[in-house]
Amino acid sequence: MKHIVLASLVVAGLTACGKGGGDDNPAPKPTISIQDLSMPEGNGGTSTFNVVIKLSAATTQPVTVNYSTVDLAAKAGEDYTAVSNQAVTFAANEIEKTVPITIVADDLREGEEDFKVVLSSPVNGTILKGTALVIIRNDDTRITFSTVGYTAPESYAGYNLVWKDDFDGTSINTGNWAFQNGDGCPNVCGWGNNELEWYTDRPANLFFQDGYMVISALKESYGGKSYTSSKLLSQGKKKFKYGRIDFRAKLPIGKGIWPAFWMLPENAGSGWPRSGEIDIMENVGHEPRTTVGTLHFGPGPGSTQFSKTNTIAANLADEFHVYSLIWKENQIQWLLDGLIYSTANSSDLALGGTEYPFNADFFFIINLAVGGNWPGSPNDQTVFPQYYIVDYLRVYQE
Ligand SMILES: [Ca+2]
Ligand SMILES: [Ca+2]
Ligand SMILES: [Ca+2]
Repeated sequence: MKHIVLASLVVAGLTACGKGGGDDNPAPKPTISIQDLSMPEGNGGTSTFNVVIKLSAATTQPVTVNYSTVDLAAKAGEDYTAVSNQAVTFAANEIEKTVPITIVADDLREGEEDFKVVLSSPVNGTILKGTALVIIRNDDTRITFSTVGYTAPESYAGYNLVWKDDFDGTSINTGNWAFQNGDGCPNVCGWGNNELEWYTDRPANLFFQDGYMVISALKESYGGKSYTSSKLLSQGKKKFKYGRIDFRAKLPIGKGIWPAFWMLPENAGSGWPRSGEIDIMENVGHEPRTTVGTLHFGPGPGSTQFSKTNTIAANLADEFHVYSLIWKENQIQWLLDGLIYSTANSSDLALGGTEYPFNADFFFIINLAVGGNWPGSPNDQTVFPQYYIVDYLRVYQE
């Protein structure tokens, strides 16, 4: 045993000697790695993110490498200052450098945004981890938006205001609303429409600002989905049969974006669609000027529909609008900014032998969906976050 070990030492020594050719043993080239970074954006104009680049070992020779930024969700010029092929040099015995990236540090709420820093052209080293993911985390709560748009009258002749929510608090009024979180699984995954969002009750997805409720659709991985948003129900809390309903809101916009304000029956005993669904306002992002008002009913399994659209000259997302229903026994009318654009009488509906379901108590749903069978998926032009901004909901009855 001993003898064999000695022999191998001799061989190793000879080999090293031959390889060195009489020079000092040169140290192997160190590897170069750039580290990922996730930091709050900062406030007050600009901030600096120091990205760390490390060598695996100290050397006697300077090591140089170039670094460049590459946009992901964060865009150079808007969210940070681009760097292109900037050199950084490690002096002898230096193993760590930080390279500063200038970040635009505003006071406005944004989604999490990211970019890459990529290494290239190493001298006296080899790249081991050549790409850093840098995440600019949101640290702001406010958004900016114009409050311009149609404002409905406060009162109507022959009607009394019986209920309203002005959304002027700092959280939902739990006497009126509850969140419905998740993706509908296991019962109705994707909410029956192959929708792509996961609903949450986090302030990131629903928040209040200056008398408005804002539902924010974000592009982020959550619950196995790629988008998040929020959905509110008044089920078991506020239900109505008949009256005038005014809902003032500013819609989001973009392919795959699907804001809705709608109603389902408090007593759904006969099941969907027999028990009915009243869609007061729906809009899909690829038809940004069109309001859709729909009734779902019939024997099923799919719904029979009564649906009409109203298309205006400008994008609905440009201003606040008031989406209304005038709902009477055996008749429902849809209005945009005080003008009737659709009337459904019970005698107009192809009920297929089922009972007219709309002379009954219904509750409200406010939600912002992303993707699904109707709007399709968001595309590269769809901007996130998208904001569905609600001013008020009022119910008047005779
Ligand atoms: Ca900030
Ligand atoms: Ca910000
Ligand atoms: Ca309000």
